[in-house]
Amino acid sequence: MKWVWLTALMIGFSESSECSECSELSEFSEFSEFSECSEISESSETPYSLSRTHDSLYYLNEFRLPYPVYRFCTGDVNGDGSPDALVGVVKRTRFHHEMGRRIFIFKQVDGKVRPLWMGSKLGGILQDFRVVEDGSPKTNEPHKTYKPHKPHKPHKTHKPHKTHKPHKTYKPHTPCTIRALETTADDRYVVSEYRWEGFGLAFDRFLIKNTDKETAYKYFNL
Ligand SMILES: [Ca+2]
Repeated sequence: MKWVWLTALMIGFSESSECSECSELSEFSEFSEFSECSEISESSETPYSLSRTHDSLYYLNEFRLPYPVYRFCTGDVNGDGSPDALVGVVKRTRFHHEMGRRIFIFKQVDGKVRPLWMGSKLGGILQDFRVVEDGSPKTNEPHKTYKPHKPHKPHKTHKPHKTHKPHKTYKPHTPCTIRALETTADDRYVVSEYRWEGFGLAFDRFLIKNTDKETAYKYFNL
């Protein structure tokens, strides 16, 4: 599978007629296993709340989402210092006619919810995503070859302790990372991360690829 950089693909709400997709959710039996992962709730710390009218109609604040929703979380995706809302919806798109899980990202403009990015597709077949705040260890790539500890070298001449460096100052404009659990056409699992790049999400790195479901979830939940 060719992994490509992504650019923003705006999906017009003229496609809202797809709300009829609700009747086709039974096609998503393969998704049912994720239903327990759905965290659709109000956030008390952000200006966003998601309310459900029925299985295929939700509102992000006042913004109408005529789709099934499988995920809702918040984070500063574009690094502008303001929280954004990430809503996982199930729908077709103009260029991807199969029903599938997508990521919609919203921002606030003058107190109103406005689309920031309405993703059509990431690198693989999206199954789930989560927000990883920047600052999470980049070294969380497990299963590196184990290296035994080197024997301690004897201390050389005593050196006074260095003064502690002050804690790094908080960067309010550090964007979060989006970690995605994806599958490939041959039913292998991939865990990858995406970051905001200009006008959309761009592939950043693989945590693991060509793996089984159980292993993928371990990496996804790191
Ligand atoms: Ca933001």
